[in-house]
Amino acid sequence: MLSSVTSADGGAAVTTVRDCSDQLLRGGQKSGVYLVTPDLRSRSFQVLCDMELDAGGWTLLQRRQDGGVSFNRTWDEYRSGFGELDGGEFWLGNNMMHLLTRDRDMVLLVELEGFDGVMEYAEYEHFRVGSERMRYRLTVGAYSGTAGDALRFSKSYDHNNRAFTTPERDNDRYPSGNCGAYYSSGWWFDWGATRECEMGYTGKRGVTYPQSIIQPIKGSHLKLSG
Ligand SMILES: [Ca+2]
Repeated sequence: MLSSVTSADGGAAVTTVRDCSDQLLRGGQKSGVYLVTPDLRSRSFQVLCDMELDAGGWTLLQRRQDGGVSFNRTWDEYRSGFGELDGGEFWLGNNMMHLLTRDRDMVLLVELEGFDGVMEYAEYEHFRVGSERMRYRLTVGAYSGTAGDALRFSKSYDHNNRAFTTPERDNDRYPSGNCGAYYSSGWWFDWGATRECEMGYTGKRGVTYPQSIIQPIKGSHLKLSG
């Protein structure tokens, strides 16, 4: 026979806040910095939550808006994250991205903003970042959106399944050099049919997104939702 279950504190069971969507469910309806624990065996860390877009619950992975923060960083810096979560530019950190995406089916949203205020977006199903042992390998599924698919543009231009590269750690498929050093940035670099380093959203000129009709791009966000 079924009976109602009451937890030890007499109320609803206390659940761990794994990401911003959990924070939203717990009543955190204001955008801002929150502490999350996606993996109980790892330390909690701070993330910026967007609680306004599409009913909220988005966890920010990256923000670029004015070039105020250099993305010319080492492997260790990309691993742990850098920049300013609260108001500035930042990279949340590859370890954090791994923990956030390891056990849950996630959607990646890329938002691009032009200098004239025009916004475009690209959305990918089944976004996942592998562990450091896997060199933070990127997985992305089906694309939808208005910005064009710059992550899986063609067979010779495909960031899916690529390892992460930084200016001093070459994991790209470009045999004659390091795309991270060339673009002064970390990314899941591939290499294209033109034998140049194909890239996504970061680089020494700020934000680049080859498929976008917005050129140049003023800023970008990477956001995650369950
Ligand atoms: Ca290379």
